[in-house]
Amino acid sequence: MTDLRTISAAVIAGDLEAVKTGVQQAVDDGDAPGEVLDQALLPAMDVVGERMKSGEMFIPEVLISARAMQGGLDIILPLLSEGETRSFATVVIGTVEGDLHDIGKNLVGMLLQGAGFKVIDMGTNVSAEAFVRAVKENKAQLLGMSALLTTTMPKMPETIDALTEAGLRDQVKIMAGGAPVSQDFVDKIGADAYGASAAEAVEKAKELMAKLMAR
Ligand code: B1M
Repeated sequence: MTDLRTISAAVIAGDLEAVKTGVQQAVDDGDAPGEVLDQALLPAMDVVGERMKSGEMFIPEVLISARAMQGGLDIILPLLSEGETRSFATVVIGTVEGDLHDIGKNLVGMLLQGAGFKVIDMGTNVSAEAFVRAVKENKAQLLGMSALLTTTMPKMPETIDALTEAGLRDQVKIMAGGAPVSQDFVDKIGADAYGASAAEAVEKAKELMAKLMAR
């Protein structure tokens, strides 16, 4: 069995090759992909965040860790997606305007895809207008917005307002997430669901779609 702590340490050190080798080894040894994600990759990024906050790590180092994390995710995520082919609904997902963080959003998108949703990933720095256009063009039943900065959270209610103005609010359920987002915030802005984690996002997305279909 691979020691998952060595993978975490490699993410924190920004050692892409060691992360890829460690993750592949863990999978080959029979570790469940979800465990590698939850016990090695995700906790490592928490450490990176704490070190960034305390000034122990600077942006270039954080970026290198993020790249190493992505290398691990590239191996893990397709494995998490295996076995599901049903298409529930179309979801447009993106990180809001002004925000370039995409690791969590990518994770949510991949898990939704794995759960059978058709995922239209708009990337990062997505304006309210671009979200509205994508929802309309793809006839999406679900919109997922991610924000990692307190300064970009207000783009979420702006997008909801833009959907309302475009006459689309009744046709689409809205889910929001990202580290600074909370259930309280989601209730205040009138979104339909909050996902605290990627796994919870999938559960909530399924619940929302079940409600939509029951109408
Ligand atoms: Co940034 N950054 N960053 N950063 N960065 C944070 C978010 C921060 C908390 C670090 C800190 O100070 N401790 C802080 C924000 C403070 C605040 O707003 N209160 C911060 C800052 C300040 C900044 C800059 C402003 C720094 C600067 O330039 N001075 C700058 C802003 C750039 C911009 O966006 N305009 C910046 C830049 C960067 C990098 C580019 C270097 C890099 C991003 C690389 C990338 O994403 N490609 C980066 C990183 C990596 C982080 C930390 C360390 C890690 C974020 C991450 O990927 N976490 C972060 C500290 C932290 O969060 N611990 C930090 C792992 C990811 C899996 O978690 O995204 O929360 P998360 O997603 C989770 C859940 O939240 C949920 O599911 C995911 C999996 O469970 N989820 C959803 C996410 N989206 C969802 C959507 C849903 C449902 C659930 O529904 C649709």
